[in-house]
Amino acid sequence: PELSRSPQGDFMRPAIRTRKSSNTNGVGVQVEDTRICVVMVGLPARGKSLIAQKVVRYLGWLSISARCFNVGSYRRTNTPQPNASFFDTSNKEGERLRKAAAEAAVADMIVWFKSPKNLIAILDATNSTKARRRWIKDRCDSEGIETLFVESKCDEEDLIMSNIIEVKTTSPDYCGQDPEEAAKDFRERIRMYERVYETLDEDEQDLTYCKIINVGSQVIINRIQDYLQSRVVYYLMNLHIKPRSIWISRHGESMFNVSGQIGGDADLSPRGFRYASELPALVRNSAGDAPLTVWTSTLKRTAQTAAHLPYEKLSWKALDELDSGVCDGLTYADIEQQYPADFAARDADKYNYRYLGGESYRDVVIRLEPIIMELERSENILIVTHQAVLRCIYAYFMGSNQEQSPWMEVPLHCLIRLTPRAYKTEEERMFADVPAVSTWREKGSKAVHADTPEHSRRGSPSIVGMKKEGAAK
Ligand code: ADP
Ligand code: FDP
Ligand code: F6P
Repeated sequence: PELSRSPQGDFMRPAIRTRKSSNTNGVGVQVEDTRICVVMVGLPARGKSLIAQKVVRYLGWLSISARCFNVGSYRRTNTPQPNASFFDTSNKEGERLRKAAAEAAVADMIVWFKSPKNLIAILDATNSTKARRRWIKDRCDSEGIETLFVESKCDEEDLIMSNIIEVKTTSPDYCGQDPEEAAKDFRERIRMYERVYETLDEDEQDLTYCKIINVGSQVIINRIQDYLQSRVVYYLMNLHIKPRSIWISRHGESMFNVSGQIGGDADLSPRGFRYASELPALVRNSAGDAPLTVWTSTLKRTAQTAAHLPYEKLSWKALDELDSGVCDGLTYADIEQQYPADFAARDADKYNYRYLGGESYRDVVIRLEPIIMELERSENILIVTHQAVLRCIYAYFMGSNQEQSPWMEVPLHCLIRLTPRAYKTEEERMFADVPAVSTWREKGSKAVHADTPEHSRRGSPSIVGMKKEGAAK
């Protein structure tokens, strides 16, 4: 087959967004011609910023351009370390400065929306009164921006107190202050807001909203209008905050890995089978007695790797390796020789490059979306999967740059533990004492077809150009 014809076809054509039409965002995700301002609503310490940050990360992973405008950071430019009395509504100067911060955030958001690629903004503030919400809606209406109000309502005192201790006492608002004093002042700040707080109610039936009560034990939705809004709401409905980890591992070394061939459905190599035998102990060392479920792909090498794991197992077609189409079964050297133009095109844009008759990383992300949704709903999960699929899942949790994620080095025989925390995901890597070939190929090079060097296995994670999520505020 003649691969050097544009294998990407229409897929690579950038989506040009003309207003008032339906379109795709270039990733196969159908998006209406809408810009949406997601307006967070809720008293302080109700998880609003955490929710906002997760939505931005999820949409970014789907290549939907989203950004959070946190009014607190605008307010900090005029009042870096206010005490609770600043938030007293009878404090006129406080009121003026808070309104100024909200106006500056909305103004920046409107400028940001001028770029046609930008689709979803999140306005992160308490937005605690009906008057404030009406003002935002009117501003957005006049710019042709839809509004989706998302209220987080929570009256579980213990949870609120632990939120304050977990995230608020380390906020820049209290930098250098005694944590106990900070917690007390923050409690007082919440009291100031409680005096004037108005929950979304029947007076606001004309608004599009989603009200999340006690971390999703109840969700009320009103007037959700289009595909993108319902997608965001569905995502929000799946979130929980129970502590848990996600473990991910590639399958053990396969016979194709040894010969340098890509794709296929080969058996494990003898070293791969050794990894499968050692994996239960590696998992147990990390997870202890915690209950967990194992997810594999439908390919033999992941099932063989998971064979000795003493947990419930589920196999997913969506976890199968990136389909390399006509190149399935070839080595990188074969591809370079037989399809030089494609070899170069993949190097030039690995995320978007689609094998003829196969898939791109972008395609894999789209088919992994139900997996991500299910992961959000679940507790401890161990995923045994493949190099490309693992990179995509990792990119979701770490908020990695999608153009760089296909180049990430993930050695065989390594178990990665990801633990979501407020505002970041912690990562830990554990190696089995079983050598394996390296299947990693650096951009612009031929594959180095040798065992993964010891320093890559033992040293700090060999991630090329990866960035961990920082604290949101
Ligand atoms: P806010 O922005 O509302 O002031 P934060 O996002 O800074 O609050 O609070 C983060 C904390 O809230 C985290 O500890 C997180 O576990 C918790 N949290 C997340 N979602 C919710 C929710 N729906 N209700 C209550 N607390 C939540
Ligand atoms: P944040 O937690 O994001 O820092 O504490 C509440 C707070 O937000 C303040 O920092 C910020 O000034 C305010 O909310 C913004 O909301 P309002 O504009 O509704 O007061
Ligand atoms: O070589 C192992 C493998 O899982 C192949 O089956 C797959 O084509 C490849 O890795 C994906 O990695 P990359 O996108 O770097 O070629």
